Amino acid sequence: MARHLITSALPYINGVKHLGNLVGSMLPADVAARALRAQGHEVLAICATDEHGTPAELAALAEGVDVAEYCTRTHELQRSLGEQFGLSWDWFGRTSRPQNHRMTNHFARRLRDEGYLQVRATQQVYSVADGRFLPDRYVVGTCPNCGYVKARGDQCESCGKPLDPTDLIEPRSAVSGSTELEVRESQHVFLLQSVLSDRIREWVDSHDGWPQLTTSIAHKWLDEGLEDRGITRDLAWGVPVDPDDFPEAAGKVWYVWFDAPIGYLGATLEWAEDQHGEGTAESWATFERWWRTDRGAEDVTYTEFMAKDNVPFHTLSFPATLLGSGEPWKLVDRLKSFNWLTYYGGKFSTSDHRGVFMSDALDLLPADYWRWYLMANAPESDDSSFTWQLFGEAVNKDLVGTFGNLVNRTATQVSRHFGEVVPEGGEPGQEEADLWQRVDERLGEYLTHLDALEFRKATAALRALWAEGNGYLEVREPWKTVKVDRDRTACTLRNALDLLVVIAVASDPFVPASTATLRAAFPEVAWESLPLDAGLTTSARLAPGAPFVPPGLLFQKLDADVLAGWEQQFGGTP
Ligand code: B3M
Ligand code: ZN
Repeated sequence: MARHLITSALPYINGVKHLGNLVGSMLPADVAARALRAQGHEVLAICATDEHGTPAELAALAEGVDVAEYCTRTHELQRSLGEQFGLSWDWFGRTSRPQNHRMTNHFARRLRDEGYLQVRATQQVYSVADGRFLPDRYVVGTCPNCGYVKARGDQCESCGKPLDPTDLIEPRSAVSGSTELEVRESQHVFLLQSVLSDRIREWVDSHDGWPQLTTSIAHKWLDEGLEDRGITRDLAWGVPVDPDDFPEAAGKVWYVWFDAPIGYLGATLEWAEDQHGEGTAESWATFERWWRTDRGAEDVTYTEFMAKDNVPFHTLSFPATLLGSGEPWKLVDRLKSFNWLTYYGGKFSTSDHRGVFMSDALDLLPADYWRWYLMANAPESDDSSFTWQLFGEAVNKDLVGTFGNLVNRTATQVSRHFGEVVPEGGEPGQEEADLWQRVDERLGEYLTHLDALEFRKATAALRALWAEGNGYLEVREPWKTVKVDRDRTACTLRNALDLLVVIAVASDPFVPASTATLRAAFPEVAWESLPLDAGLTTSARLAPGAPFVPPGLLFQKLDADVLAGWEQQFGGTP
């Protein structure tokens, strides 16, 4: 049994996340966590809401509510929606909680003591109209690198270049739109990334198994030369700088991208303290068992999931924080990054209400429909575009026509001819030998792709596994043989049911609600004794006469006019 730490990029607190956010980090992280648990490994799956910085404050401002109150309400909304989507975190925390404050200030002190922090006078954008400094996304303007006119003060989301607000051309306040901006001096703490650059490059290059997308982004910024980055801000909302540690930065907060990745550790500490009590030695030891390679985490495999724009922070500044601390913290082993899911080629947009958001999706259909479509079309090697037609095809062909059809035909034949039991009689022949050989092959392919975090290939192998069942029924035709050879038919349907047990275990990472329904059809199966491994096809053998309770239809077919209606409703074809 191995130990796996899984983290998903932390969704910003502002509002309900859309399907692109879901498939870009949280959903694949959940699929991987479920698969690893099903294989019998010890898994800790961590996520949280990323509650500081501009997204939180601008969203609260827009609603005219206090930012802390806004975050508490929206955290609960996101937690609930994630639960309804079957996101099986061991903990879904908050970067605004005391545990993240504690860890953020711990790393700040360590970086200072190791000589990687420096206080510098900086030029900050100050808005006279708003009476406040405007760091990061509080300023918008034209990107000096690519000319994108809606570039944010911290990063251009068009070309991805990390920016400082003073870099922007024709800047304006994102708070009020005012262009009455000044540049004023302010003392800030800098992380000396330039000094850590060689160590970071050595660490990046020590991972030869990373996806090309991840490595190429890391090298792009390393080759451009790592700049020292200001990691404090003149803001009220954030992790406060401890004035005893950094008197020159008293009254400021840590930069959201400094505290957010530390939030993976903060949320783990939340989880540990939820188990063993706040501030107890046992909680701290439980936390360190996952994050300190000198105190139990040396055997942990740590996998991170994120969209491509988050890769720079996770391959450069976050490792700089952990490496620069001088303490043996666990760094990521596997970094799975994704391209964008677009909506008809364009961006999902909350303000323009274009696209499908998590709440919308659940209003239309159960989570599994979306989980399957998103993972089978995951933007792994390139951007992929959501369209209602593609969604309809994935549902009607794969879920209804293959998985659901196999379950329904098998259940109907069994209950009609043998009642609610696993049929007895008949001996397996060549067709059964052929079936199980093909099933072993499909299962092997599936496990290989899952282990490699190749989700599109894994869903294709799983779909092929489902299809093997339909192919077997077409060859054995139990609806015909039952008229002439009851034993032969019993054997056919018993094998088909055995295959449904294999499918119920194998499909859980992608469609967990449906596999739970399918598992309930076999009340006497000891599911915990069926790990998702190559031995599944021999261990998943039902006892003749065991109860079988037909599970009903797992999925409903989506009609063309329904899909057309949704395309209209959600701002489809541009
Ligand atoms: N909150 C997600 C984003 O950039 C950002 C990830 C933080 S992971 C520590 O949309
Ligand atoms: Zn740009």
